[in-house]
Amino acid sequence: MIFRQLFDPQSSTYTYLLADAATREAVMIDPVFEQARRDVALIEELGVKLKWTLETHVHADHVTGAWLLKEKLRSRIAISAASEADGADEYLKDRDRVAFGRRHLEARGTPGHTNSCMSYVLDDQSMAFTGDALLIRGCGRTDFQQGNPQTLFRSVRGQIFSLPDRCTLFPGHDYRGLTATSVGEEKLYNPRLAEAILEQDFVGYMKHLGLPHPKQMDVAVPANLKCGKPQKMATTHPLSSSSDCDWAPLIYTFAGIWEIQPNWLEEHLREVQIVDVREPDEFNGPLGHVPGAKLIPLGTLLERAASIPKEKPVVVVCRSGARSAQATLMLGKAGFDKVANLSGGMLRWRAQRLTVEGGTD
Ligand SMILES: N[C@@H](CCC(=O)N[C@@H](CS)C(=O)NCC(=O)O)C(=O)O
Ligand SMILES: [Fe+2]
Repeated sequence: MIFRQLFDPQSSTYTYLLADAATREAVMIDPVFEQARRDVALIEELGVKLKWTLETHVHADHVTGAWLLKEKLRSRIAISAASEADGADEYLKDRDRVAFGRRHLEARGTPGHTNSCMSYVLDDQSMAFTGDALLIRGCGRTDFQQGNPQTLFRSVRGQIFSLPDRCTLFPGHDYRGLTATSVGEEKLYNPRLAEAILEQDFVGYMKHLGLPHPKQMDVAVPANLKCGKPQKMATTHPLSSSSDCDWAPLIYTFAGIWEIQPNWLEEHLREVQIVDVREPDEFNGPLGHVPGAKLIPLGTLLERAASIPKEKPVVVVCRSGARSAQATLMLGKAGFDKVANLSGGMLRWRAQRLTVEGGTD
């Protein structure tokens, strides 16, 4: 099994990627709209095929990335039938299975935070994804979106605490940065839902939480009822090719860098400015440099950035692509919108036998 826990700092949401290592088929639980570019980069770098996105509920605090991922990767969208959301491919009911390769997740209805809440249990019951039904030493609020404390109490006791104590639980959010818990420890230590606590105690607790409504609620709920499909076809959603990144077939990496491939660069040398951030002896050394490259060693880049015009796209080059990756981030911060790293640096450029200036054969 391949497993990744991803975090959206704006809404404190966890997104989970699970893949069958043998077949490379994957599912993603609760993707976040603004993180779609990051998620696509990870999926591509791991070489997995996204079959499904699963929602744990109709979120009130962030918009799902399900529709964006479906557009980009042709994944299918699954959500609880109780959600009444438009645009899903599968409407799940309690105990339905979602397969990826030779593995599957079992859906368990866990309403109470909302009426569409579902938890997802891995086939061997070693892991479960509880959305906002059960949080680490806490639980989702029950004061909006059909929330109901009695219902939530019965969901957690019946559908989650009935799993083996060793089952690791992964929540939909954590506001303190905690990442996982287990059935056994929540049964003992959850201050609202531990086994010693009665339903009426829980209901009393939940009626007096006194939390302000999520800031994004008015935007998030209608958008999530359409599985995250933007209302008007916005030109600047996270996977659209906005003008800043459509000047070349750029690839966004999970490391957060825009990269360009050597073959494309050789064919379009005149359309970009090439900045080589190595030291002078490397620039003039055996590897040579890309024709027309301007030498600005990394240590002097910030003070000399003003000498680089901002209108023409910049491709940054070094020996292996590492220093130049750092340089793309520095130039980005200095206000350059069109900047990319030459993937693999001069080493790959030479390995692909592309044209060099200077250097030895
Ligand atoms: N301040 C956050 C509030 C988020 C919030 O209310 N989260 C819900 C889950 S969607 C919850 O149940 N929170 C429980 C808690 O904060 O204890 C925001 O504006 O987004
Ligand atoms: Fe929620």
